[in-house]
Amino acid sequence: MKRTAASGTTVTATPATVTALIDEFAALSEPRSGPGVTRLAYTPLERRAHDVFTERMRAAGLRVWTDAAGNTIAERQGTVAGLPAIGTGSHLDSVPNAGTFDGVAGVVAAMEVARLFTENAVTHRHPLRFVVFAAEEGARFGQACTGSRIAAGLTTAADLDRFTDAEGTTLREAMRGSGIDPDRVDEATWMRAEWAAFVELHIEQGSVLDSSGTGLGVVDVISGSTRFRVDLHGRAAHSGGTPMELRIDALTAAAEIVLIAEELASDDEHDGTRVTVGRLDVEPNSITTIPGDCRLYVDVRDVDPARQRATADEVLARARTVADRRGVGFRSDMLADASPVALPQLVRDAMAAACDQLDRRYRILPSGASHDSQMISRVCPVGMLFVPSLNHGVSHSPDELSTAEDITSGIEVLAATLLSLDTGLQTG
Ligand code: HGY
Ligand code: MN
Ligand code: MN
Repeated sequence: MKRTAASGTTVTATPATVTALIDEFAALSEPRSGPGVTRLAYTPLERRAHDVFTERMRAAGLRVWTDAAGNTIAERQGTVAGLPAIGTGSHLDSVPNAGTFDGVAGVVAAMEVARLFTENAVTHRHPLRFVVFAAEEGARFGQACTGSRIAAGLTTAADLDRFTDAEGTTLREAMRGSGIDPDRVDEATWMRAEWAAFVELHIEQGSVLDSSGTGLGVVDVISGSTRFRVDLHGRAAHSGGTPMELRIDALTAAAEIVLIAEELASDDEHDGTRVTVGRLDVEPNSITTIPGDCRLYVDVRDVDPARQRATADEVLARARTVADRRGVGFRSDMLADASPVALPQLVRDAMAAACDQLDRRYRILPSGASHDSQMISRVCPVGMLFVPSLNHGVSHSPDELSTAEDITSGIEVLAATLLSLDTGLQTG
């Protein structure tokens, strides 16, 4: 442990410990689910990952509880009674066939800060809370950040039947199936008075840091996302007996819509907009039948809220035009909508001070991905600290790669940031 003039204590993390924890979480993947890690939202496997966190935090002497949303929180007491908490953490659920770092890096960072503070008897005025949010990924139910949305009061018990997965399981049923009581979910709302700030360490999931040789990123804005589903109803028919001019093919209509969306997001007015159709359901999905029905899942991301919604509206309008011209039935449903969030200077400054204190290079950058901190920004000031994603920034893929050394450096800056906020926040 090194003592520095700037804000007193710094701690030294070790890459080997980081790697061991990341590998321990990576082993918790659905059997026979293919490459990478599959640990979906509100599954027993996600709960087992939370159990690993709980066991380690209890071993470090922290009080640990799981709230009615399935978020797990460990608390380390501060020296001044009655102060609101400073938090850090991320998520442990994944998309299907994910890498091993998305969310896990931030949870491992929180665990290491808690362990190092305990081992080095580091004191802080505010209570520190180390958090694992449930169900951050929208892959299963369409809506991202469900655990942190519940904490922020953005999702309530009334919403739990609105979302279903590909098998028709509702969010409510999945919560119950993973041992969470959905009827109590509204008890999990975080009280603003209890929270002073929240900082999340996360992999960049982009290539800015790696391509610029910068080891750390301080996020200035988190992209928003508008997600919706489009249902196209044509006519299933024999692929051999039906002449081309007599077809009402739902899949060729979908294909035209996907390319229109790509073209729209790629023009000069949309620099910063990203539109993806990442999931396409085809019925009856048979080689000798013209597709009668198609369901597209569209994800529109942007750092500009007005452009984000306008782009979503434009994609929907053009999709309806394609459907009408092709005589295909059209229906759309909104799945989820989150605004971009500009992160407060207060927390960014604490991060920058921590980087300077430890003589670490960093750069300011936006986040293309959504994050739990985006939702928690409704409760208290938040910040995000990025570590580089290698392999051209690929994520949501088994090729996702970050180094234990970069994560270790991030942990040390995270620890210094929390202590800087602890001394700098005027909370009493
Ligand atoms: O989809 C996202 O942006 C995040 O990984 N949940
Ligand atoms: Mn994530
Ligand atoms: Mn993700």
